[in-house]
Amino acid sequence: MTNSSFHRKYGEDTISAVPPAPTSPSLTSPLVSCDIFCAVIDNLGDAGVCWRLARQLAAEHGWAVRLWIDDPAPIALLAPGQTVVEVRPWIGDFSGVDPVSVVIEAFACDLPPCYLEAMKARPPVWLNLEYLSAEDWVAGCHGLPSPQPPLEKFFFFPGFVAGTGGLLHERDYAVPPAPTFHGPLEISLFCYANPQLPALLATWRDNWQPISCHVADGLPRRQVADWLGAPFPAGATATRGSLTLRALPFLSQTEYDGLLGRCHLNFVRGEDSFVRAQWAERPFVWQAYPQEADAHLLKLDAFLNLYTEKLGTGRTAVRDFFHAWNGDGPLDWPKFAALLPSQAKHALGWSRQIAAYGDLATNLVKFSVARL
Ligand code: TRH
Repeated sequence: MTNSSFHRKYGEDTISAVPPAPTSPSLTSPLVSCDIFCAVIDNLGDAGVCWRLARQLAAEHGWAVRLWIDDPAPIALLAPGQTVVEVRPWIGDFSGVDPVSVVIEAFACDLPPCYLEAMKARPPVWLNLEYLSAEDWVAGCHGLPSPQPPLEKFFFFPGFVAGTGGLLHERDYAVPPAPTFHGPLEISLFCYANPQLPALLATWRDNWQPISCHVADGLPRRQVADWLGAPFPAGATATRGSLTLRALPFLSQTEYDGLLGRCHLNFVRGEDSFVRAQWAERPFVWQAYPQEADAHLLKLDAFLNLYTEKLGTGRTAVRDFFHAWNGDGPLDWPKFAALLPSQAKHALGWSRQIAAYGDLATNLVKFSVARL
């Protein structure tokens, strides 16, 4: 999304000048009450991102968080039995629901009209949490106010660079020890429908080195079953030549994070698993959320420009493989696989680089407390 489309998208919001730099807030903020609104569009990322943020605000910053979500089912899958956050079904007209001091509207989901009206009596800090993008206009738009008299909404953009809101990253997240390179190449597979997958599986079947592929529940598992021409239920294992495929059930978010750390290479998608693969400090391949007219390739290139900048000789091969995995060009697995050791080294430096700007939850707390 270019700057102009940013304004097109928010055209109804007039964007005024950059707000004055906030005074340095204290992080030991008084107990802050926060409502996060999440509308599940499709897949798991809306719920996945909102859940991670809600949990961090509650567990690390002591905020009282209510997560209002129109489809609570994914939360029970992502975080079975959790009690840290009050998850409330987003139903009804919200009359009688008192607004709180910080309201987070995830991915421009539009707040319930009755709730928005009630906000006017005691204007909260109102943030619009945006989708993650590496595009260069994001830093210039992060934190901008959008007056909605008598209220004011602020755009909060996650990002990989200074001047953005940073990335979700738990304080207690510990990078797992790198897996040894003895035995099979361990690969996790989490993707959208991908026409390149059958050819990749065939290449892995004929690979010189054994490959153990952990196939995520849902679309990945269904595509592998089609390739096998046989049922592939959770828990099943199937071997074809050098390739052993292992069908996973849906894992909790924490278990999924653990899987990424146990593998030598992770195929991830969308937003949250994409970020988690970077914290896992392993080589990864990202399938961007498919968009009309290949707009996702813009986001892909914006990320690759940042990510491959210090990758040295392997830069072109890695870019080409990411593009091919996103439907743009032929997959060259041998060339990409030969670069895994140098990508593994690069992944360490990259995670430190993107951690340098603070984590998203802490940056959001600072931004909000300075405006409470
Ligand atoms: O599921 P996604 O494709 O979600 C997408 C993206 O977020 C996209 O940006 C957004 O526009 C669209 O939703 C509406 O991919 P993502 O973002 O990786 O979210 C998946 C979540 O599911 C993530 O938190 C990891 C989690 N997960 C598990 O907890 N267990 C599992 O077994 C798997 C496979 C994923």
